[in-house]
Amino acid sequence: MGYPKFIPLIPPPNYSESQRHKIAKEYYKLMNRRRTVREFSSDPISLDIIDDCIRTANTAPSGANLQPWHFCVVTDAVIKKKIRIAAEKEEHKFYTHRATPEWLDALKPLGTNEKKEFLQTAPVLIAIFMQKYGTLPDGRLCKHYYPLESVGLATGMLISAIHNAGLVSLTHTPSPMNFMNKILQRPENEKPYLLLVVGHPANDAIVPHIHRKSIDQIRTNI
Ligand code: IYR
Repeated sequence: MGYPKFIPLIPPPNYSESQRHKIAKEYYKLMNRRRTVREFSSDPISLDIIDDCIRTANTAPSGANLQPWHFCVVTDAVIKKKIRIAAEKEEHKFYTHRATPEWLDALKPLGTNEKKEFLQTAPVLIAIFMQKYGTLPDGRLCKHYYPLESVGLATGMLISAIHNAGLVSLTHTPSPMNFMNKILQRPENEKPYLLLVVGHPANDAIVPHIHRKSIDQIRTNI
């Protein structure tokens, strides 16, 4: 087959300018309600919904379209407990001596600590792995380009999809995270990128009172 091969683009909706304003504003309002949540209810969630959110993540752009990601969806209580024990071990080291005083100061407004109860309470943990390289159908290895950027983009889209579905999430990054390969039996070419904790918020969930930067702080028009 000769490359490149092209097909017609399915065109974006032909909105009027005012519809476009409204749609952009509505999407911003939806996403501005997203909060990182640390208190989860143990109510289960449908894995079909998670699959659709992961399908959304898989639409992210990636280096040479090689889609260098893998999503491990964990619901098993024994595995979740193993992850919690391993994560808390690393977090203990982080909070007692690894983190600089400046880092601990920066985290103060968030009220975080080494206790990671949510890793067992939340119904779903999505362990996101970045594939440093892939394997072709014939077994040959193939280099992945910009895997870190690609998996970051996919993760952002996953977080948005989860929020859009009326669920909450927490981006958790115990460091180092290589225990994830062992517990989840993932291959050597996959580097743990992030652990996304997903579910419904606890009834009495509270979140830190934080502020988002204003548009004038983050954007320059030239
Ligand atoms: N990984 C630790 C510390 C932590 C670091 C950052 I950067 C945060 O935004 C939040 C927490 C923890 O999960 O507690």
